[in-house]
Amino acid sequence: MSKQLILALSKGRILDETLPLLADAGIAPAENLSKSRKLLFDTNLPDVKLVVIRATDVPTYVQLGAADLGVAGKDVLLEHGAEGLYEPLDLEIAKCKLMTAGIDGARPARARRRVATKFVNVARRYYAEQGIQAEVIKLYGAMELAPLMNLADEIVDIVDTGNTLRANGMSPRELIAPISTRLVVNKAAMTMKHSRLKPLIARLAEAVERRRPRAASAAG
Ligand code: PRT
Ligand code: MG
Repeated sequence: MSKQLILALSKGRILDETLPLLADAGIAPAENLSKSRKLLFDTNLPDVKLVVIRATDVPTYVQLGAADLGVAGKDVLLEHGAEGLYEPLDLEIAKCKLMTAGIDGARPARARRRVATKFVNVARRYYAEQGIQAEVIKLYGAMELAPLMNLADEIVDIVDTGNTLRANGMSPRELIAPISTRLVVNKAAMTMKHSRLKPLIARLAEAVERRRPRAASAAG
């Protein structure tokens, strides 16, 4: 195994919240990530490199050891599965909820509910646990459109403010899981590179802790 630690970051909205957290933990890319077309970056720490990849690819890179650790949404981790991964830290960023949703007031018409989602594994597991017969249809985007077009009775999607659902005449139904961004570590690396991973994880944990709003003091 290489001496370096490779940290895989999720592109997109998670990256926007990850970089300030890394900065708080004293980890800074050697150049501006958003101004570069590169994918692999040095940092201020001589033994840490960053890769910036699709959020859905992060668990794969870490599981197979191409990256030692990674930053990924819990939704992506639930969908991918946890094999070969440790999840030592909740980074408490990019919080949202995985929910079922449907057209306001509409009752599922079919005996076997049709569900459109990009989270097919999560959805299959959820409906099975609920004892609900469901036909899960894989979509890659714009899940809100599926019930409006009568492609599905219900969707499983990420909800934050609920504005996207409301704008399409839909509302959230059941909570499947609260979501936030997690640090994941390759299981073999956790053993083989423990002495270098441990202080890095500790730095991140301290940065998360420092950001937490202090609990209101008992004295009021
Ligand atoms: O966009 P693309 O499909 O290419 O990639 P992506 O959607 O996987 O990446 P990106 O950058 O959108 O980031 C997704 C990750 O951010 C998710 O895996 C979550 O862990 C996290 N996250 C946090 C969110 C949201 N909040 C969020 N609001 N991901 C998506 N949304 C979307 C949601 O899909 C829906 O369309 O925002 C809309 C809902 O927001 P409200 O506020 O209207 O309810
Ligand atoms: Mg998106």
